[in-house]
Amino acid sequence: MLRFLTAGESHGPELVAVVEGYPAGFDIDLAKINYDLARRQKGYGRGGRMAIERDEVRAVSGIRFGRSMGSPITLIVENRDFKNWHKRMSVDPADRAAAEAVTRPRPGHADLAGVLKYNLDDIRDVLERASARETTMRVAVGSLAKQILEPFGVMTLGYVASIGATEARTPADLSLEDLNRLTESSQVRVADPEAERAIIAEIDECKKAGDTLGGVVEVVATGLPVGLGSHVQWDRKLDGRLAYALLSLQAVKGVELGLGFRAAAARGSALHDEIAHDPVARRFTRRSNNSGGTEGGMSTGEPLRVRVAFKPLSTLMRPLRSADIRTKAESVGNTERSDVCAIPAAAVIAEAVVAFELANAFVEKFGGDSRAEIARNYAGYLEQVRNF
Ligand code: EPS
Repeated sequence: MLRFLTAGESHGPELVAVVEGYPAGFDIDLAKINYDLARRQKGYGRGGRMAIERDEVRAVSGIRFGRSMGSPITLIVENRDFKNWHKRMSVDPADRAAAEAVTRPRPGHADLAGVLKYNLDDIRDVLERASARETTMRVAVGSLAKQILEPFGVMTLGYVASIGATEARTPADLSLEDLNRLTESSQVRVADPEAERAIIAEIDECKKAGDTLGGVVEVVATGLPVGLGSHVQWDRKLDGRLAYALLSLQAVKGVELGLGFRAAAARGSALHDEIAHDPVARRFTRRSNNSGGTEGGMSTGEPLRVRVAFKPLSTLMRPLRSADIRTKAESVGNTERSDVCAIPAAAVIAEAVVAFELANAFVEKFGGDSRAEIARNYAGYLEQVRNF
């Protein structure tokens, strides 16, 4: 089993992730992780923080001479902004007086529930950890997970389906490579130049109005074998695990697989993906993929399609009404530097989360302590399915 923990505050010195269960013998390219971290930093609508940071990973355990050793892998990313916060984020009690407490919770953020639950009198103690800055490590871990999947031909890609009221028309017949090329060169990670212009105009408008924008991202994974996950127990279902992991991301309010909520309105006869058999390839095929690539909690072998809905960011430059946690006086929520729209980054983050869950299911199915063992089990399983 692959698992990980993250630690670190948004304006603390460093962000950390410890990944456990990573098999031995995989080539680890830190440049690939840094590439994904840079993708997460991009996107029209980001705030001032991304101009300060240049997220780069440092590995301090589990990797030797560019190869995983099977031991826990620890990744660290430095927060460059810490130098501007070292007094306000100090571990030393002597620095307490230097920090002004945040006392006006932002509706939509973890602020109010967090201080009530943890009995804290400074909202900063909550917001520092609740911040989407934490997704830096989700991307680092997901990118590491991709390095298990890619040698076996499994590719993952996240891109933007809509921002605010503007839906991008993503051409349905594009290969993953072409979709990657198009969305990577877009300022808002869409494969539709007309939608890109409309989205940029809406972000500009929101910035002027002190408002924020949410959106929907889509993640596609290709090259999956049939049978990742399992129907036999609730917590082994691949779709359930994907939804859990994606809903744990900051600002996520909805996850759909395939047609998702639209499947509820369709007739069964129009929805389910009819089965055929290709005798040359010796495989069962589908005439459609409305399921989004999972049935009974298992991968079908068709492309996985997941959509994730992110609400607009809750830090508003024109803040909503709120009440002070100390005085109880009604006023407005706290404002601090933030983004107008982080949906292009959210696509990269959702991609990383999906990659981790798929890698976990892959390691579980082809179980192995080493790449060679996984490769043997994988080849044997593919043969079993072909000869079925
Ligand atoms: C983020 C870093 C944060 C925010 C954003 C995401 O940096 P700062 O708070 O210093 O501006 O830009 O976090 C939030 C939107 C949030 O609600 O916390 C990042 O690295 O992605």
